[in-house]
Amino acid sequence: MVKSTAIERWEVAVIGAGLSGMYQLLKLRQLGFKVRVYEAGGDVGGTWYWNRYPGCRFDSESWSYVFSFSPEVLREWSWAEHFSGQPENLRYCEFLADKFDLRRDITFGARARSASWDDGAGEWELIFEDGRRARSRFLVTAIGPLSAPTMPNIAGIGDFKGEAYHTGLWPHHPVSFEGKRVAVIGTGASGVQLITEVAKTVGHMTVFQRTPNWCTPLRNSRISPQEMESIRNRYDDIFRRCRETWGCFIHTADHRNAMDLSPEEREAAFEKLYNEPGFSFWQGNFRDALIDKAANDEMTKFVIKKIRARVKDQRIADKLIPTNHGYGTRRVPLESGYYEVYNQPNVKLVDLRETPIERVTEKGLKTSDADYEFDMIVYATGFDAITGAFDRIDIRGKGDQKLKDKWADGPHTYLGLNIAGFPNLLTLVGPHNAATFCNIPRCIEQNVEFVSEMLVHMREKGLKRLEATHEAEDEWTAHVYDTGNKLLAMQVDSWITGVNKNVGRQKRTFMAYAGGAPKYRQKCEEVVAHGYEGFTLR
Ligand code: N01
Repeated sequence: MVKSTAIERWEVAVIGAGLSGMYQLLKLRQLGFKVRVYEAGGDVGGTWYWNRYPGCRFDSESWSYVFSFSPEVLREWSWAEHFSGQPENLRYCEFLADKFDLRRDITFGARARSASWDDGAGEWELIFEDGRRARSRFLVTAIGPLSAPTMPNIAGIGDFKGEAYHTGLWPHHPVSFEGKRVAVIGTGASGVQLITEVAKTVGHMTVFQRTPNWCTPLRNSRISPQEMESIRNRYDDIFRRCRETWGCFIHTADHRNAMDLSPEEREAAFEKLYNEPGFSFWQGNFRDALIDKAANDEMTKFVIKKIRARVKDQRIADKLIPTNHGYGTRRVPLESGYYEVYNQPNVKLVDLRETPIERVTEKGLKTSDADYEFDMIVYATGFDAITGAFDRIDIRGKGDQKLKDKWADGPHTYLGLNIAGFPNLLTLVGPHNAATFCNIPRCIEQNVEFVSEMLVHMREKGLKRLEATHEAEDEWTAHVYDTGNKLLAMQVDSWITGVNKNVGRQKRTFMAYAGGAPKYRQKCEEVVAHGYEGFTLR
């Protein structure tokens, strides 16, 4: 239905009511701005609203993921598990929306189609899929780094007559796997979580794997009321520790170099970390483990032994062990019994490097060597990451320049928060921001507070327009590349390096700031201290 074309007017329009949009709304409302949030979904929650697939849960510790801005919320909200599942995570978002009465300033079911800068009026104009229009002086995108799901570019996708779901667009109705023949395509973090859960009830499952990933144990457990009380008393310490680490996770990197230790000492350290929960093994490992090839090789060899010990058939283990990248150089999926799934007689692993999928058929999938029949196909094929959600909105800045064109060879931004040529556009957790590698609510809080303070500063000084200078943008973009170059992860194809063959992006680029959240925060603080250095404010 096309909505009335009467234009809604706001000081600030925010796109997206996930965690970043929700906090941005609350903050700006408290500061007295006339603000409206537009959200494509039917309710708040973003990631936790859309990704309802079985097995979906945090891989950050729940109590380190929680927002820190409200002592009252911290007092009232209790986590039941150390790594909370999607239903509870969505309830947390709903709890925040209820508590702060956020929904009254959110329009749901509003998917932005275009956003154009009107230089004469000094305003953004938003047009939504349903024809609704809005104008605002400032536009804040809170659209998340992983919110544009992509289907595989396989012929015949529409031909399949059975049930078909994408993990990132999971239906709201219950889905049963009992007695069904289920295909899963994709073995990233979503696929690994889903496969492990579906294996518990499925009739028969066939996993189609193109690139294996290195997975290490999540080691989730329940939180008793007493333990929750103790966590509550330690929140200040938890947030302080998170502030000090590279990715704002609770795990502090070992200050030693792996290669300075004897093989026995290294092995003992790896074993200890492997037995700890969450990203301990990845984020708490030796400081050189993700930047020095020799150290990374040692870490990788350790995980290979673990996989081999857990998978009974060594020919299957061979297929599950990555050969084109070292441990931790792609986003690590955390698992709870993933490798053991392949010991089940009703689970088959198809290696697409040996037998690629040729097409989807009415009854299932055809690979180069077989025709498979299924009742259901699950696409765990990921997202057009980081820039994809921007590309899906026709964003035009000064002189009608398309953001998609400007970013054709990779993003160019200032602090991952603004783009030269796109005045008054603020991109929360955007490309080249530290938030991509971050325990995201920690970085969302920093981003939202930076943006809010900047808008207050402008209001107090009677300023109406902000824009990064081309020099500041070039300098920040070069810095993002320099820092990225040091990471082994930047030598590997993954969503982190912007490679997504489903949308035709083959070339690696630097999508995220790899210098770490503390350095990023320091840079932002310096920018403020120097009167918003790098921005032109008028
Ligand atoms: O997506 P992915 P994801 N034919 O891109 C395969 C976060 N997250 O949704 O690697 C066959 O990682 C693709 O194969 P390849 C987390 O940051 C967090 O799993 O391209 N296969 C890959 O195996 C994560 O990293 C949680 O060769 C195709 C898979 O699909 C990010 O979201 C949970 C294909 C996609 O993996 C993305 O994870 C889940 C094709 N045409 C996700 N196209 C938490 O725990 C793609 N694939 C918080």
